[in-house]
Amino acid sequence: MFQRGPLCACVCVCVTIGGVEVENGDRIIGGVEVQNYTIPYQASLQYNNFHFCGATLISSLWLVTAAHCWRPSHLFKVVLSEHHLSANEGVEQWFNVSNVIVHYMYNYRTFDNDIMLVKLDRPAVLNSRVQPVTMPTADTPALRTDTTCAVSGWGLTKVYNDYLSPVLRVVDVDFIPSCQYYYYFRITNNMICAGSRFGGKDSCQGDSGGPLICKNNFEGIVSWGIGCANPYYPGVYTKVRNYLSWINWVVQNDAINTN
Ligand code: 4AZ
Repeated sequence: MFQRGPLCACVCVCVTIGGVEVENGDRIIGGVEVQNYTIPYQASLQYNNFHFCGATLISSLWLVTAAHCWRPSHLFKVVLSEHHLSANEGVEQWFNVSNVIVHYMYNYRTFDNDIMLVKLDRPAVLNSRVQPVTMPTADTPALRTDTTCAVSGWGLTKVYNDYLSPVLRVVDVDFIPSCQYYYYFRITNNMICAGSRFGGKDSCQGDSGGPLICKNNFEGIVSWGIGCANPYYPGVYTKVRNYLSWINWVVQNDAINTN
């Protein structure tokens, strides 16, 4: 979701007056190009060779992405070991999708439970460039205010353009516990926020569905926000920890075929 309502326009003007730059040259908003294949769980979901969402590999057969990235399974492919979207680098693994399972409580109006599982048509070949992510466990300590996380993707590199990044990029963002303060009633218990106190660092359109990694664990799925890289509106992520048992259940009972 990419909201650019009147509210955003107003805040953007204020930020410019305050001298805070939220657009950052030709980088992912505030980030850098990933050294090739060093985020081995990052996937690109592609429709007609066009990247539309990120995803995260959780096993050799399954990925997690955002429910708002949904398309019928026969209409998209999964690419692993991807770096440069338009170049054939010889190491990519391409897959058709055998199953997509949107969370049964996903609410497309509020973006609550914005999570979806994607099953590959065959197991991925795991190697140094393709590895499942580390999931948090019930024992993983709660995220703290000062935790720095990393979010990656091929999403927009500037706030007001419509071009995807040709290469995978990553940016560090801080976990922000007091998110209701920014978004008031719109943040549910299934969402977490991350961003920069000064703005200028964020995920954006096209990064949706991709991973937010904190202390080496998969903690968030790029979900929504008002604009991008605005200090007053941090990025909102699906709280992966809330779905550990749902994910396990689906992976073990994968008889339901939604689309
Ligand atoms: C989007 O439209 C989107 N700044 C993704 C992330 C954020 C905003 C919008 C967070 O997919």
